Amino acid sequence: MNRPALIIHVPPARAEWWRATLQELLPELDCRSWDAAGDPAAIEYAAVWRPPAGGLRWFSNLRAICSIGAGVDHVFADPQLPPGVPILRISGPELSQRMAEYVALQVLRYHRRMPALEERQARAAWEAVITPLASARTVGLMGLGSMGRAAARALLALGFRVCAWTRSARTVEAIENFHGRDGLPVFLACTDILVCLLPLTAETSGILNRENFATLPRGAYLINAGRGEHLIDDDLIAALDSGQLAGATLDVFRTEPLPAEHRFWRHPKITVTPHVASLIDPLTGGRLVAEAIRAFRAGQPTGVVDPARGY
Ligand code: NDP
Ligand code: OXD
Repeated sequence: MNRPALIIHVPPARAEWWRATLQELLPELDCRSWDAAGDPAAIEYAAVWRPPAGGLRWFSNLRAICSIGAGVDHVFADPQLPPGVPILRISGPELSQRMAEYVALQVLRYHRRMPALEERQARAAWEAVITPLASARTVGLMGLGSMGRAAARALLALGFRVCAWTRSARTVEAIENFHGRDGLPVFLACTDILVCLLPLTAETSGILNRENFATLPRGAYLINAGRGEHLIDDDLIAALDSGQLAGATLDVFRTEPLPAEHRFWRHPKITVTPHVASLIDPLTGGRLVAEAIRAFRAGQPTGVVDPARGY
């Protein structure tokens, strides 16, 4: 009997590696790369990163689409997504621990004023910088999902005050929670270092904007590891140039790779990292995708996305 087929869409340079790896992990399926899909009717599963618009609708027997990543905005970006097909996403400590490390690193860097110390080193200037204790600094997390919760634990362990902003009301020990549009201004007003760990949805697109920057205390910092589309690029530059924001670390961008001529690369108050906040090694990624598909096939799906919420 023919095995059900799994189609894989990843950047071309990695296509054969993903196909061979998933084939080894999922011998019960016939794993095919996007360019060699064969009979579309045989395809029951898809594992994708940024699938081309309209591409998935050709597979009329598709039973589940698994995002190769925690975010699913790249799947929902397809306006012709086949309706009613469950979308799965991968998550787990392999991803969230990395995000916690990244957020702790970037928060500590601003908290301990590393950019100022680096500037002094460039001048060979022995000039001390005295910083407050972490307990005097509030980190505001936008999003308290698998990524936000892991980041919060790391920050609390370092002694920071942590508050969070979510869609629905949440009660998490030691974290002051705000939610919904009404909760946003209060949340921002008490945040010294703002960390965006939101999914990209119609509601969160463009949320890192002029109005919200203006609600932060003057001299606040921004760390965006959500998605590039959360940020209005011009508003960030204006907020940095006026001193409303003291610095920004960006891991995600509207265009990736970030074009070499983009002004973010060279802005003195911006730190760019190439979408590495929670980048997993491909083998772990393959294992998480295989586990998600196998759990779905066993009737115990994990990481099922709510299409109405978009995350
Ligand atoms: P989850 O789905 O687990 O959590 C999402 C959080 O965002 C929830 O707390 C949710 O609120 C909140 N949220 C969603 N919509 C809104 C809204 N309209 N207003 C306020 N809060 C909202 O996601 P993850 O934590 O796993 O991942 C979050 C995002 O991080 C991903 O979608 C991806 O974009 C990004 N990411 C980036 C990576 C990187 O390397 N840079 C790696 C992995 C993820 P509620 O609790 O009420 O549901
Ligand atoms: C993800 C990401 O969504 O890497 O996993 O951004």
